[in-house]
Amino acid sequence: MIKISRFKKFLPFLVIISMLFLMVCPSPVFAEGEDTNEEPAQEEVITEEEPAAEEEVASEAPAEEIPANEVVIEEQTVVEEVSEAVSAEGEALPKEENTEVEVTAEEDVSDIVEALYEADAVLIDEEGEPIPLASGQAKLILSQPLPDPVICPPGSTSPSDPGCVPGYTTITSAVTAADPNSVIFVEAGTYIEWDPANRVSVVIDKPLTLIGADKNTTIIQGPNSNTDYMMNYGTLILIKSSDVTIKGFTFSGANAAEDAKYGETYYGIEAKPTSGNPTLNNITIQDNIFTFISQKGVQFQSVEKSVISDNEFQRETRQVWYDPPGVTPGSNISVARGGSGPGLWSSSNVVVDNNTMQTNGVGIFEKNGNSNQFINNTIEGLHDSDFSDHGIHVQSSTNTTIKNNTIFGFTGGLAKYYNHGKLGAAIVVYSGSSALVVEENHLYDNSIGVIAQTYQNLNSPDLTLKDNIISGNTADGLVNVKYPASGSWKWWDECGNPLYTTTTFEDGDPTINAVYNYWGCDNGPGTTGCDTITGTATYDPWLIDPDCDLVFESSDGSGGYVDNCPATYNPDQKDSDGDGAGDACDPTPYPPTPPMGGAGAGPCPLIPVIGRELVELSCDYANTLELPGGESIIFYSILCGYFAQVITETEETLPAELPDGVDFVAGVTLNLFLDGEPVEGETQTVSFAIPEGMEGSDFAILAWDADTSSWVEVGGVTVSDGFVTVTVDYPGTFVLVAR
Ligand SMILES: [Ca+2]
Ligand SMILES: [Ca+2]
Ligand SMILES: [Ca+2]
Repeated sequence: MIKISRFKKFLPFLVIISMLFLMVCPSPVFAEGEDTNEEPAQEEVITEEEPAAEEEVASEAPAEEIPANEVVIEEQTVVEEVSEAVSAEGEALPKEENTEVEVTAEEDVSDIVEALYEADAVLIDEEGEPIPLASGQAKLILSQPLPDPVICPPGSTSPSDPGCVPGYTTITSAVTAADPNSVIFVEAGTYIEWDPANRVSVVIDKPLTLIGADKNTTIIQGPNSNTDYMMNYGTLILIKSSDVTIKGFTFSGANAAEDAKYGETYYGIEAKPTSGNPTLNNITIQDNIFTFISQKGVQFQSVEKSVISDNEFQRETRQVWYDPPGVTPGSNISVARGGSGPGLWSSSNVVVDNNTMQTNGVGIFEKNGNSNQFINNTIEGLHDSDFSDHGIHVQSSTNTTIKNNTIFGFTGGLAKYYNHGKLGAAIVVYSGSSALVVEENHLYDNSIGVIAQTYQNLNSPDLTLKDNIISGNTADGLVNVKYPASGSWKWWDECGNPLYTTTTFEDGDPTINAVYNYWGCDNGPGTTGCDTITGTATYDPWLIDPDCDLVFESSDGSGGYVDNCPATYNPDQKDSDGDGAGDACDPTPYPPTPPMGGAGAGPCPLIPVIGRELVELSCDYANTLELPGGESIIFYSILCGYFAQVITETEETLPAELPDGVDFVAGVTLNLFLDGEPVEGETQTVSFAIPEGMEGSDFAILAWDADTSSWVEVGGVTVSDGFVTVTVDYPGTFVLVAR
């Protein structure tokens, strides 16, 4: 028992330690059958390292620094030993032993060393040279803190938070020991905790949060398939409680390195209630990777109010045992497998958000669901393969929202190997479903975009399609059909021709509401370049896009769809003056001359200036320059390439004394430059804020005429809204005076 536990403990530890060692000495890796009689090396150097520094190095060392094949060798070598040992023993360690962290390093190491000797294994460095097990170097490696799960109090955000307890050898032992609502931080490593009797790795039966250190290197892995043929009916994490969060792991249903004959684990995460707990809720599955999973990355049964978000469901190509019709029975062939995303059974109010799936099966599966939302997901099929099914499957469910997903590459559709034919579709909705909304999705490069199917005496699915882009789907964009009278599920003949086009439709079938979708061309479904519709559907008006900027208009001019430049490619729809005509086609794209009224009323953007600095004027907008005292210069045209300088004047800084009979109130000087040269002749408005207490005074604005060296009163001054304003077509010095 002890040997096994230390071995298990050692397992995740090796990967980390090898990373650590890269920083201080050649990386150790495992190899079998080598002699270990060399002398200790580098003992002094290594043992001088401070523990704190070592830990820091270990946690920061990126996995990429270890050549992938070396990591694989370590894992595989040890995994096989552990799997056999666990299968033979088949029980978890007593809790006390797992939590006992005061065991001395020497005792710990001697157990491990003994186990390694028995396993005929040896540590080697990255040069392939053995590290003697009896050496100080080996002891140091083997006595490092173990990368094990750490149990922390509820609400903890780090494994180093106060109250955290390290030292658990496995995730299972940590889950067993943890109080409800604890947070378990799991350090990087590969955790193989397969219980062959129950075909599960980890069971969570209380509210808990599990957080992996790094989703790429914190791996919960199924057994070596050759050691347990029934693994493909198993689950890596089984959730039997509400209020569970799982973040930051890779769920690998099999060892990625082995040439597996039997496939992968069935589910990555499975949540299902127990008899005394008929529904589960508040389960969050976030930011994980699922790979080598044969059925569903995440399987929910009777789960409510939960979230599956930001996960990657990966497909892989590998050797599997396979015997479909048409293939020699019992063939061991190379196929793409896995990648199926969430499966929801009798679940409600589950949000599946922002996941990516590359699948050879079904991306998202829903049956007997209520008010589930599938949003912002990217789901890719296998393209030209026989094995793609469909992106989203909805069956006997109500109030499903399918929104803003991108679904492509489901072009199975060849019946060759299947009695029932094969279907490649982005979205499949079966009869018995109601109140489905499918909107703002992009469905392309599939056999069928959306297929609604009716059979037996059930009603057609009741769904609304709106604002979708459905284009480039080879058979149909939308299909609404009844099953053939034979009841066959076969929709394709063996040449891949659709059979459903000859189906007799049932009178009174609900018509699918499919107005305001884009079908790939401007002339509507069925015309050249557009996807087709088979069966009953209302699709007029549709959306059009003559300028191909993917900003749409309604084909009948209604419906609130407006490309603000319908004939000009302008995907950004920029409209500087907000008049509804985009800049790309607006003859006067910038704001019109505002009513006189001084600062704040001018065109934007308003540029605050402190005075004297050179300000480059915008090439996109007219500008207003405003001084701290409220004086401003408003330009009404775009002065691209111009620089402006505004200077606050006082009575003392004026070029000459003011005429008799007027009192100085405020003054500014405007200089304009183009290519470094002063320019004149541009139109601008000079605006002065009226100082407090001077409202109602008799104001005038004087301009300095350099030619005659005299002050000239400027005509056309307006006084309004607290500003005195005048428009001129020359720069220079302007003074607000009161008479
Ligand atoms: Ca357009
Ligand atoms: Ca446009
Ligand atoms: Ca405009």
